[in-house]
Amino acid sequence: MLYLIMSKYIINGSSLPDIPWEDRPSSSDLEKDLMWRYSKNPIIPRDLTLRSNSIFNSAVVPFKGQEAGFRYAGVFRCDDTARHMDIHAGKSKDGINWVIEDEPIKFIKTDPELPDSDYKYDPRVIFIEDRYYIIWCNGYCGPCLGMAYTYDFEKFYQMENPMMPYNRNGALFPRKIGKNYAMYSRPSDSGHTPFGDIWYSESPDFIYWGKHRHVMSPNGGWQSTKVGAGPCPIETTEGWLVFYHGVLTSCNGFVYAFSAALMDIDKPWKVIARPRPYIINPREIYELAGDVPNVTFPVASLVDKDTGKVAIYYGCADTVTGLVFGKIDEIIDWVKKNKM
Ligand code: BMA
Repeated sequence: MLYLIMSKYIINGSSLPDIPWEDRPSSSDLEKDLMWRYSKNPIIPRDLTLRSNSIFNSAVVPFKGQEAGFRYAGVFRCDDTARHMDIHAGKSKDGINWVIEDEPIKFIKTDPELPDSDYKYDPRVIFIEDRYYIIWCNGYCGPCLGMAYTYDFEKFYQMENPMMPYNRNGALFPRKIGKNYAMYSRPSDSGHTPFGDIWYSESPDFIYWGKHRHVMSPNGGWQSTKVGAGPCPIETTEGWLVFYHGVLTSCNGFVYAFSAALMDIDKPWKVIARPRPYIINPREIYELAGDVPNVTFPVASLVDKDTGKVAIYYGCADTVTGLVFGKIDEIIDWVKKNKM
C-alpha cells in the first residue's frame, strides 16, 4: 500500500521521515486551503533568547550534529531589544522546539579585508555539495547580500558579498545550473522599497556573479507592489518549485502574502506557471498583529522526497515564527490549475 502515500512528482531531495508534520485538519478542505497552519503556531516566541525583541524570517535545514538527538539546525533572525538585527545559530530535535544561541554568530572572515556588517537579517540556508551555505541581507553601505558557509553550525566562514547594495531576498539553488552556481535575488532601494522584481544570477565560484536575467515582476492583486523569492528552490520533475512572497500596498501600508510558482529546470529565469491567488496571507492574530502587522514571510522549507510533505517556516508580523504544511503534489497541481 506504500504507493498510496508516495509523491506523484519526483522530487530531487532527501528522505525526511521525521519532517515536522500535522495532517490536514478535518475542518480544512483542499479546494479552500491548499496549505494549513500548524495548530500550535507560533512555534518560536519573540523572546526565546535572552535579549530578543523578535525572532522571525528564519531558516532551517535537516542536520545531524555531534550531539545526540538533534536532527535540525538553523540560522535565526533575532532583532534584539535595542532593535539591532542579527542572525543566530539554533538546533532542534523535532524542527518545532528550538534552542537558539543568545549571542549572534561570530563569523570567521575568509579574507581579512572583508568589510564588517552593520546588521544581518532574513537568512536562507541550503546544503550544496559538501557544506551549508547561508545567504542574508547584509548591512554594508545599505542593504546588500552577505554570504557564508558552515559544515557544523559551530564555525561560520564569511565569504565575499555576492551582490552590491541595494539588494535583498537572496535564495541559492541547491545545485549548479549548467556549469554555475545560481541564485535569485531582488534589487531594491535603501528603505522599505515600494517596488521589487525577482532576478536570477549565476557564478562559477560564489565570488563573481553575472548572467543576470529578469524572472518576474509584481502583477496585480496581492502581488501588485513587489515580489521576492522565499525558501531556496525545490527541484521536481515539473520544474523548480519556488515559494515567493508578494506585497500589496493598502491604505495602512504593506501586506505580505505568499504563493508558489514553477520555473524551467534548465533556465530558471523562465516562469512555467505563476498563480493568480496567494496560498497564505495574514489571517491569524499572530500574523495580523506584531511589530509589523500583516506580514507572512516564507524563508525556509523542509521536504520529504518520498511522501512529498513540505513544511514551510515563515515570519509572522515580523515578530514570531510559524509553520505551514502542504503536499508538493497538491501544490504543483494547484499552481498549474491557477496559472495566469
Ligand atoms: C521586508 C524585510 C523583511 C520584513 C518585511 C516586512 O522589507 O525587511 O525582513 O519581514 O519587510 O516588514
